[in-house]
Amino acid sequence: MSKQTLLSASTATGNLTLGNYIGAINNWTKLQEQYDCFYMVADLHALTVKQDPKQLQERSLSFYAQYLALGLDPEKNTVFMQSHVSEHSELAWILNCMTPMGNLNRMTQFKEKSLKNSKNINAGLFTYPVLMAADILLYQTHLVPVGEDQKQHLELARDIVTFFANRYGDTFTMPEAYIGKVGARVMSLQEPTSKMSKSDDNEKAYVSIIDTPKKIQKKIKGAVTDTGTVVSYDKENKPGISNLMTIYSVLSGMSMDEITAKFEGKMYGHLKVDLADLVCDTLKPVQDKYADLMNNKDYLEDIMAKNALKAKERANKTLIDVYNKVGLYPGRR
Ligand code: ATP
Ligand code: LTN
Repeated sequence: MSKQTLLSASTATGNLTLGNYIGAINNWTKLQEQYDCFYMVADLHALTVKQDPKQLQERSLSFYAQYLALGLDPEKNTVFMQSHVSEHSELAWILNCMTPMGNLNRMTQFKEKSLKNSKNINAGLFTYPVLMAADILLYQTHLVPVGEDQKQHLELARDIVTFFANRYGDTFTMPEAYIGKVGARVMSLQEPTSKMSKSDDNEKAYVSIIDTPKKIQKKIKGAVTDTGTVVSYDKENKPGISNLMTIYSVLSGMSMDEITAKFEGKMYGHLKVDLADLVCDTLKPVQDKYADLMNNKDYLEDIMAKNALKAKERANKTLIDVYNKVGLYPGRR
């Protein structure tokens, strides 16, 4: 039996963080044997906030290299740049024309992001989830591993499958979200009641995958913790220490009870020191591989081009089917 299809992506904004790794990419690498996987750098999505063109280019390449360094295999699976497959923008237009404004108005991420970017609330930011639906539906995707914050966008993609089927008959596979049990929402190191965000203006709020060990140590030791000293998991009353314990648990494979036992009679500071070492040790091989890849841009661009072709081949089939169904005059393609 052929494998089911999986697709996921990260937007090319800010710096890939420990939150992205724990909430998403760690699950991507685990699932890559079982599924036919498509992993994408969402560079078109990045344009919904103002970008410096040169920086966006550099960041997109850096994200691509980080994906490979984190263990995504571009030979076994398809690892590509969203803008290299024009079908994404093309399907997004069609889907925009069948998505009610009311459904988009409910998206909490749009509300949050428009508060944050009050000077640049553009139409792209509003229709962002429709482009995301196009990303998913083009590949007839079964499973979409994401962090908790993307659940609502996934629901919209599912609604769009139904809207389209009601008008034109069954066309897209109904996608399911895959949300990990632990670490689906890693919190900010400075404000442990908000999500660790890779485009946070305060660099101290997150650990980037490519931060130097010195920076990592400093950021984790400077993490905001709660009153009290006992290392125990209590997300409501002790969000700071609970967040650090969550990171510890995912990276070490230890349960919360095991971590509590390990630090019994010790202070928050002990956990921070151990956690900082654990994060550095986990990221060291990734950073070494990343440095090698970034020194070999020709290789990266070659792999990127081959993977874009693989993605395009699949995406084009769906797009042609959609163009025919909605009544566009055959000719192109
Ligand atoms: P931004 O804050 O710039 O919007 P982001 O940090 O949310 O970005 P995305 O590119 O939107 O990053 O997300 C990529 C993937 O990482 C998504 O599946 C998202 O759910 C997951 N993710 C992002 N932040 C976290 C987090 N703090 N904890 C768990 N998962 C996360
Ligand atoms: N919007 C997502 C990134 C993203 C995505 C996707 C995730 C773009 N296209 C398709 C899963 C499937 C985010 O995490 N901000």
